[in-house]
Amino acid sequence: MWKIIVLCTIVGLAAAQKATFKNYKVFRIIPTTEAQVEILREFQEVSDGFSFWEAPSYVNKQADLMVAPHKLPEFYDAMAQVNIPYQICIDDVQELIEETTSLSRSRTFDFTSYHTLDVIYKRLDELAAEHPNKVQVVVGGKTYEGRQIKGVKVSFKANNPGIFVEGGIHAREWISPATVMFILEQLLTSKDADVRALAESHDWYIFPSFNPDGYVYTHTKNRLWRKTRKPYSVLCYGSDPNRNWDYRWRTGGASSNPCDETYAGSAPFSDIETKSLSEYIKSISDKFYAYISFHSYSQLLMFPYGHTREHLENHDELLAIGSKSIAALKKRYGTEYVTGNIAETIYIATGSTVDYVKGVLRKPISYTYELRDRGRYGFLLPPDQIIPTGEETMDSLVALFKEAKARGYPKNI
Ligand code: 0X9
Ligand code: ZN
Repeated sequence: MWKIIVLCTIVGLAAAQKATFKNYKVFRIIPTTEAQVEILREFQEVSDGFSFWEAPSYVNKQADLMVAPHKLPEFYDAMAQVNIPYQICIDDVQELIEETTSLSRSRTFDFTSYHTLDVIYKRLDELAAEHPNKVQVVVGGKTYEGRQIKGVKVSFKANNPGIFVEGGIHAREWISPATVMFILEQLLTSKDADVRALAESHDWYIFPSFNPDGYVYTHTKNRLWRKTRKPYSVLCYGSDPNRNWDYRWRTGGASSNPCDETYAGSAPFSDIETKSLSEYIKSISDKFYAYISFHSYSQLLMFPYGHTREHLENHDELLAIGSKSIAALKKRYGTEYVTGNIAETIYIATGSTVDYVKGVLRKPISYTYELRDRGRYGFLLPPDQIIPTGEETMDSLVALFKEAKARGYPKNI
């Protein structure tokens, strides 16, 4: 009998444990032919031990692949067989996880470490208490595990045109909520004249975490979790909430397999997060003209659409605005971005928030940032890069909205 009890205790402990990535490696692979791109796509079909951090897309575009230690021999063999150039980016993922999260346990909010959902939410409450006439806490939606999707509305003057800011839809992209919080603080406290003008001439709807269950899970169980946490099959949890929105749903670059990282869900808005958020966003749709979503990583500034490489609606203007914005971003620390249509710049993907906001709600200014870096650290960006990332992103937003204004926005598309 005691043996069974001991065994059960051990099993129980194992269940409570965190995923570890000891000796997992991340490789950067650059396919030089269409055939090589196809071979890389084959790795996507193998769920055991291979996981793309950046999916393969086109010839000469990098793909970043994480490989588990037991799959390394197979990986090296395959690369040698097909002669694809690659290099190693991260030698031991677990070591880097430990380095970049060691400081993130503090209970008070700052920009020198990454914080838990509770600490971020507490900071939103504090900011509302500190600026009672300007900041109001709003609940934009709810999660499968019963959490609130909390944000703030910031307003310096009634009836300003609005800007919606979304962070953290992908759980592991920790620099996204951190940058959104940085922007929020700048809007409230910066003394820079350009930032003040931008802040005070708009109403802001700011949500640092669109995927709270996933974010909590990255802190407690698996640092590299991307999706939501709703069970879709016995073994596989979560849809990709940036594939679950009801605009050209699952028409490309999205999976119908619940075990995949880009699983689109069982139907448009099959996740309570996207469903409830879409209802909230619709309810304030006449109050904003611009929507900005923050992801990581790759250093890209993209605009709709994700389903086609065609240049639709105000493509040329968005490209011109994007170019000014990334030029301003580069000035402070030399960080280089690329701008362009989503499908051309990264890959075909459908069911994202920015496509929905443009395609269904017809908002003319809709951008996705892929923040730092280009792959040295990827999702595990060291916390000492939070402030510089925030600063350069703020610079780019100032330039973006200056150029939009010069071009007559807000206006309809
Ligand atoms: O695949 C995504 O959702 C984004 N890249 S990430 O590495 N952060 O996952 C790109 C989103 C691009 N936007 C659209 N597809 N609309
Ligand atoms: Zn993302």
